[in-house]
Order: sequence, then C-alpha cells, then structure tokens
Amino acid sequence: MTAALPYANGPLHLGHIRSTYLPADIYARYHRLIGNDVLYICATDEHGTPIVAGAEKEKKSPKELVDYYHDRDKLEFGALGFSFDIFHRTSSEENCELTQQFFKKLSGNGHIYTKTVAQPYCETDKRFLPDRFVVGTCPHCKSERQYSDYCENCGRTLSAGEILNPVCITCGKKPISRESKHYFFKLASFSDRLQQYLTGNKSLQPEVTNYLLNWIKEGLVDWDISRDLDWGVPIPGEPGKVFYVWFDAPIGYVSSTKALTPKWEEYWKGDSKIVHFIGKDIIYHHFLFWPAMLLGVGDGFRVPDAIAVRGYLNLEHRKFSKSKNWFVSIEEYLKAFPADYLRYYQTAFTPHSVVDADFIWKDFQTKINNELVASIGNFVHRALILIEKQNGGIAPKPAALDAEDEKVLGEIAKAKEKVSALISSFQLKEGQEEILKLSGEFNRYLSFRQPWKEKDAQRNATTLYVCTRAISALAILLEPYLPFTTEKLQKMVGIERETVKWANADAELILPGKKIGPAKPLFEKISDEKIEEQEKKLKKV
Ligand code: B3M
Ligand code: ZN
Repeated sequence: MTAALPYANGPLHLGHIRSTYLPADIYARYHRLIGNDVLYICATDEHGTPIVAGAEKEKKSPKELVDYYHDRDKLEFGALGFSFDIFHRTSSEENCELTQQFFKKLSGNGHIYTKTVAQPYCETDKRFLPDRFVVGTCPHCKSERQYSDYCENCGRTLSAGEILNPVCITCGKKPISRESKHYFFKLASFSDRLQQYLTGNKSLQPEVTNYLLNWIKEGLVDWDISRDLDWGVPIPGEPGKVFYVWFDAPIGYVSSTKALTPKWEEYWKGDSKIVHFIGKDIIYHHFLFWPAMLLGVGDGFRVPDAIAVRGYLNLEHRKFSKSKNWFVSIEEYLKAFPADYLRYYQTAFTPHSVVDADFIWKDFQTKINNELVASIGNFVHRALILIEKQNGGIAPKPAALDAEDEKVLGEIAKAKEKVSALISSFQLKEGQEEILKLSGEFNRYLSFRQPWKEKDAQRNATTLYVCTRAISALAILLEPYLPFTTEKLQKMVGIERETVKWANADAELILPGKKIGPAKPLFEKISDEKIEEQEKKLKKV
C-alpha cells in the first residue's frame, strides 16, 4: 500500500491529510488487524521544478529544502498516527539506482526513443525552463497562470511548448526556444493495454475510469521523461539532464519498499496486492503513466490492483492558500486539538469518491461534541463509572442473558462484519458510521436497563457485563480510525495487545473478575471559545 509522496517544498496542511494519508492509514491498520501482511509505504518527493523553485524562493539549496521538509513531514505524520512501515525519500540511493534500472529495461524493451525538441529557454536566467519554471494559458481550457506541465483547472498534463503566452517564473520575460535532445516513453503504444486495464479492473472507480477512457480515445501522446536540469536522478551518459520527476516519483514506491525489506520483489511481483491512495490531481500519472511503465518494464511487476482516488479539501468554503493565510497547518492544528479528532472529522466527510469537501471549524466542533463525546465517549465512560461504583472496578460476571442482552450482543457481531466489508471496499466513512451506530445502540441499551435505578444486583452485573463486551468491541473496531484513543482504552480496560485482532471484536476480552480502570473520559468537549480562536486566526488577513 502506498500514499502519494508529498512534495518536500512546503508545510503539510489539513487538505493533504484527508484525501490520501488518512484513508490509507485506516485501510492499512484494518488489514493488519485482520492478519494480513501489510507494508504501508510513503516517502518525500524531492525532485522536480516544484522543489527547485521552492528552494530558490526561500534562498536555500534544493538539498537543504528537502532535508528540512523530509524531517518535518515525518514528525507530523507520526503525530497524526500514520503507521508507515517506511517513510523514505526519492533522492535516496535506492531510488536513483532503481530509476536508472527501470530506464534501462524500458530502453532495452524498445519503449524509449530520443528526439530533438524545442524547449523554452530563458536568456536572462541562462537556463532551460521546464515545467513549473514557466506559467501561461492552458491550450485546452484557456485557464490563465497555469504551470507549463499541468493545468490545475482541467486536470490535463501538458507537454513542453504547449502552454500559450509562456513567461519565466523568475524574471517574467518570454522565453526563447532552444533545441535539446529529449527521451520519450512510448505511452501511445500502450493505449490498448491501458484500456483493457481500466475496463478489466473492477475495483477502480468508474467516475475515474470513464474520464480516463475518454483521454485514451482522444489519443495518448508519447511522454517526455527527460529534463534539462541538474536536480533529479541523472540520465546515464547525459550530463545536465535528469529524469522528469514523475518518472522517478512512482518508482519511489518500489525503491522505498526495497529500502525496507530484501523481500521487496515478493510484494511488487508475486501474488500480493498493490493499492495506491491518491488525490484526484494525479489521476493521469497513476492510471496511465505508472501502469504503462510497469507493463513496459515487465519483469513480473504487477499493475496496481486498486487506486483509491479522493477529492480536494476546502477550508471554510475557500481553497487552502498559504500566501493568503487561508491555511491550517498540521503543526497549528496539533497545538490545539488531539490527532484523533481530526481523523474522526475528516473521515466523517470523506466518501470514496472524487467529490470535494469542506473543513469547517463549527462542523468540526459539532461532530466531535455530538458524536465522539456524546455517543462513543459517553457510553464508555458511563459504563466504566457504573462498574467502579457497583462492582468496585472489577469486570462483572454475568448471570443468565435475556433476549435483549442477546440482541445487543448480536449487534456487535453484525457491526464487525459490516465494518469489515465497508473498509475492504474503501467505504471508510460508512464504516465509521456503523461503529457510531453501535455505540448509539449501547447508549440506548444502558438507558433502557437503568442499572443506577435497578435493585437486582445480578441483573446489573449482567447489564454491565454486556457493556464490557461493547467496550472491547469499540476498542478494536475503532483502532483503524482512532488509534490513540483505542490504545488508551485498551490499557484502561486491560485488553492484552496480543488479543487485539479484528476477529476478536465480538469476543470476551475484558475478563470477568479482573480489576479494570480507573475510568477516564476518552474525549473532551470542544468549547465555543476554542473554535472562535481558530476562526479568528483565519480572518486575521
Ligand atoms: N509529489 C504530489 C502531488 O502531486 C506528488 C505525488 C507523487 S506520487 C508518486 O500531489
Ligand atoms: Zn486547462
């Protein structure tokens, strides 16, 4: 499993999290809990003109910039609980080596040719101007101020020279055209095989594949994989030229696996499954370039079994923008709230689809207070406090179960199956909703039994026993979603780590007779003041 590799040229913000790293993490944690051998791979994407331009802006070298963001991203991802098996980097030796090997294999298999092409060149800055060094008007949708390699407005990738009214991003002058030898990957010759791949793989989202099939119908163009630049993976025997960042970046998925384990080939070839999680801006690269590269290299590489695509995130109805201070970085978020609140809220509005969503501080507060605090947290805390009061903090032994007890226990088993099916098919939001329903059901059960009023001690012990079964179920089912909370809860009620398995969600894990607790609230209500503080920060500018 992979999550798209973040460019090492700026701080991570809330938008990065919801489309990619969080869904992938939920999926990874679930698969580990059911006993699958999962590798969750990520790395920083350290090449390409975004990095060079970013470094120039900050008056640093590209190397300084990527070192800084690699370390920072790693720390912040860790603080959000993302359970990467490795967080590597595309400037690593493994990646340079494997990229060059891919290139040699593709050349040997006849999928690469060279051609002399006219490239934009800036006479003031004395350099070629690939990709993000040029802005101009998109030839397809006429949107202005687009980078010359990709139109943010219509999602098309562009080749050199296609952009209209080009200007150099550094000096603002119109570039001249200069010839240079470039390497091309014969993407067009893969059209049929890509079409088969897209129509044959039923786990791909139709809303995405339909779009791609259209692009194939319009005709794919061969792909320029070289750049006149010195920051990147060198093209063997071509001083001053490196591979295009989108050539070595997906290879970063494989090379990071190689850096992690000598068994890397078993994962990428063999009968493993390859699952990528991406945002919708990089569909073209993952559904066309990348499978074509894998097919072209041959060598037993699998094409991706699934590519989960999700949409963009807006912030209070507007696009995230660092320069306009319309922005919440992960660093800032974590100063104010726990990681699990973000995980919960973002999952709650992220379906398995390319629709965009909105992060709204007020909604964040409502979701946390009404669902996490008032339903899940409230149930667990009420039950544990009752066990302390009525049973001295000892997990209760049940007497005979009646029909109502059996019924709610049955709900646990059903929830386990449903959530399982939902997560397996990437319906992570719906999975979380099912778990919330389960806690709702047990809040209802507890209010119906009223052990605080009921005089029959055996009845109460049975009621509270049934509740311990729900608590342990929540401690497992919620682990993919809220790993910090479930760790706390598992410890609070004495669930042994070896027993934390999905299959045990409906088992008796809190053993009757065992001392548990002390009960502490899992969540804390978010006050209006705390939300207003965040809203004010945005409105400052
Ligand atoms: N570095 C980030 C992006 O365009 C880009 C992803 C690479 S994934 C191989 O969203
Ligand atoms: Zn466009």
